[in-house]
Amino acid sequence: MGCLPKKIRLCRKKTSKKERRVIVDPTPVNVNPIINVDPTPVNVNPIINVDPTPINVNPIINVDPTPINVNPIINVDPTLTIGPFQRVCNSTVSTTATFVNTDPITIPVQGIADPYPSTIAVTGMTGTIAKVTVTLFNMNHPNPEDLDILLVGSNGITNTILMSDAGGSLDLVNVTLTFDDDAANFLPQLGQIVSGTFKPTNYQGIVENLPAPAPASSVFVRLFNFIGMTPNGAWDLYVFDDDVPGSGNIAGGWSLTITTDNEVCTFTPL
Ligand SMILES: [Ca+2]
Ligand SMILES: [Ca+2]
Repeated sequence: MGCLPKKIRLCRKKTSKKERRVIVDPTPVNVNPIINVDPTPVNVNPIINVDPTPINVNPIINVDPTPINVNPIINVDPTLTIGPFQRVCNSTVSTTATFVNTDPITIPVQGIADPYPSTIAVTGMTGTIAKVTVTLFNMNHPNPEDLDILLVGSNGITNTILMSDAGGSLDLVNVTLTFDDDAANFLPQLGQIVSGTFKPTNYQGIVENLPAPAPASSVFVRLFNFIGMTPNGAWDLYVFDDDVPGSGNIAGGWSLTITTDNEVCTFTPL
């Protein structure tokens, strides 16, 4: 120190001046302030969570292996005329065929025959029925008036009586009968039946129904009943003896002759 009081003042002044000059704010000035750094690491290269499921950038398109016919083939029936046409049918062609069952039919003293019915299968015919005739071969019976005989068509319903209560009690021996609507005569009611061609004949006086499974008999005793039907299928012959005594047979079985009509048509495109 070493200053006089005067000097002290001076000294003080100097000191004061100096002090004023050097007064320093004791508050530290943090010229290098601490920057509080978040210790949590900042991921400057963040991990991107990638879905491990592969993404198919070129997805597979499921293609139906069934070939698609871009130029489809159309099956064309050359017999068909496509489009409007005029159908003209101005004639028919007839076809006739005969079908036979040669198995004998046995007739008891009274009751249904064996077999009952006897059957013929008609196959392969076209068109519709224009005419039917039936032949019974080698008939034997002492009392033909006992006989009731029914023919049933392939639909199992349409039918006609062929003969019923004809011929009295005059013995049939190896008689062959053909039934045809176009025949000249009926069978005799009481006279001797001989081989030949006759119209279907019923002298019962009422509708003659036979035991089941025969269908109910038509009131019309004629083969015309079958006209217009389709011939193919099973035709049945039911034979029944309606009274005692006398038994017999149809030894040679029977046949069915069918004529069908087939339209002949022309088709003209309009
Ligand atoms: Ca009868
Ligand atoms: Ca009899």
